[in-house]
Amino acid sequence: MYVNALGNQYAITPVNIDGVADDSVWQSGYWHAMDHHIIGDIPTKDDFSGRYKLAWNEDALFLLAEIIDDVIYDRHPDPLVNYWDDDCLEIFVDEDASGGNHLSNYNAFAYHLALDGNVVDIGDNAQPVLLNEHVESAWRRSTEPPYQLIWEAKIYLFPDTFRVEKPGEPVKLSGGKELGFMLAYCDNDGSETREHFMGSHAIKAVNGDKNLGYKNASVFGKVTLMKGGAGF
Ligand SMILES: [Ca+2]
Ligand SMILES: [Ca+2]
Ligand SMILES: [Ca+2]
Ligand SMILES: [Ca+2]
Repeated sequence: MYVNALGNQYAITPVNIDGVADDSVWQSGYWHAMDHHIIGDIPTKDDFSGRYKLAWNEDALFLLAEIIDDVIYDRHPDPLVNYWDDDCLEIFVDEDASGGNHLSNYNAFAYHLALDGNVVDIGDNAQPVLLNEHVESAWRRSTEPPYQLIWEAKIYLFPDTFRVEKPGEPVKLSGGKELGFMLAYCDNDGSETREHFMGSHAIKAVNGDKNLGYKNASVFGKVTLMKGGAGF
């Protein structure tokens, strides 16, 4: 499994989730690519390309994603219907880095972050559920070429004891904690179904299928939360 120990940093000042990357923590740190193919053709750079940074504090994980997508597309107004066929950022997290099946349970999450801010994953009833209280987000599109979307998210890490009817509290984070993490983007520019699905981590195909993150947390990468130290 890919270990990304230096790819995140502690945010001394909380990140302002406004789609503007002027927060102090984003002025340094590592960019990570979203260049691993999962579904569809491999897009050209202007069709889709993306990169991201991670940071954290005691309350949450912070994500800055810089996405280039030539056509922003949101066809399905109902957030629980074919949400993966609209442009969306998919944030995979596994609070205790256990890996394993998470399709119809809360061992891990595959948050589909829609353009309108809705957050959806499959719940323990095997149906899509809205989990908007798990991720706060905002994006803005640059007015200058290549017109990146700057997408910021604050991701609360819920343990596997989470239930919709009894959510409990997100876990408090500390240095040295290990998480499962992966990021992907569903790109559709007007087709019936999504045209590309590109992610941050290489996934080994099973029977030719690399679209495994929504059900199996063992394909996520691992992130160890770092509090200062070399590389920042
Ligand atoms: Ca900001
Ligand atoms: Ca596109
Ligand atoms: Ca887990
Ligand atoms: Ca698109």
